[in-house]
Amino acid sequence: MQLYHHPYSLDSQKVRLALEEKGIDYTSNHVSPITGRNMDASFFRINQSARLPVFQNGSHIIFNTIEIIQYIERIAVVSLGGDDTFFSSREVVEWMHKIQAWNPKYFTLSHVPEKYRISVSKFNRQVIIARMSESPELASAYHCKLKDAYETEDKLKNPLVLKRSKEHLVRLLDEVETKLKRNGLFSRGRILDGRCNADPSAGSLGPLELGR
Ligand SMILES: N[C@@H](CCC(=O)N[C@@H](CS)C(=O)NCC(=O)O)C(=O)O
Repeated sequence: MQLYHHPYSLDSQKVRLALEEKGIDYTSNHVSPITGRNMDASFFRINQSARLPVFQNGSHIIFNTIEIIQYIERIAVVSLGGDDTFFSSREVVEWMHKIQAWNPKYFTLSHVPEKYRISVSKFNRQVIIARMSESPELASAYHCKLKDAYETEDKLKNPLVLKRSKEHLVRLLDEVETKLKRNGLFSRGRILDGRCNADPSAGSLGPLELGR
């Protein structure tokens, strides 16, 4: 089983957590969007969105993060002989969709210092143009990615897009906090989980400075 991912990609992190939790062995392939490796023709040919993560089991390839996680659960049941408790409950799946509905792109990019963001974005556009001329049969898909890159730049200049993204995140975190409090898993700004308690700041929402 192959996972194509990058450490900075939130969706890649979600899948890696599921793989670790279920104890599934996989081959890790780093594909860095920062250096434009997601635009290499060999990768782009199978994944024309160029997005990460991508999960491959033989000829079966999955691009959607939630579908990958649910597939990993099925593998765990088959290979480890688990029962129904190995599958996420309906409520957990609903939360996965709720979290997935927030697109981290604009919030994340707006927190990257502008000079770095602009030079990486320019470099990525140059990579797309170079790959397009190397593989003309993929030109229309590369053209979509180029259009996407210009649209992202435009949206980042729009304060309303950033405001909406931040508000969506704040609503989501508030909902998570309410839920965890109701379940007695959240206290004084900390998530009461073994791993988070080892590093109290890991469970704190403070450093994000998401003040309203
Ligand atoms: N197909 C994925 C989307 C994954 C996604 O948006 N990945 C981001 C990183 S977390 C990405 O690769 N962005 C690069 C791009 O948009 O070109 C899903 O629906 O779960």
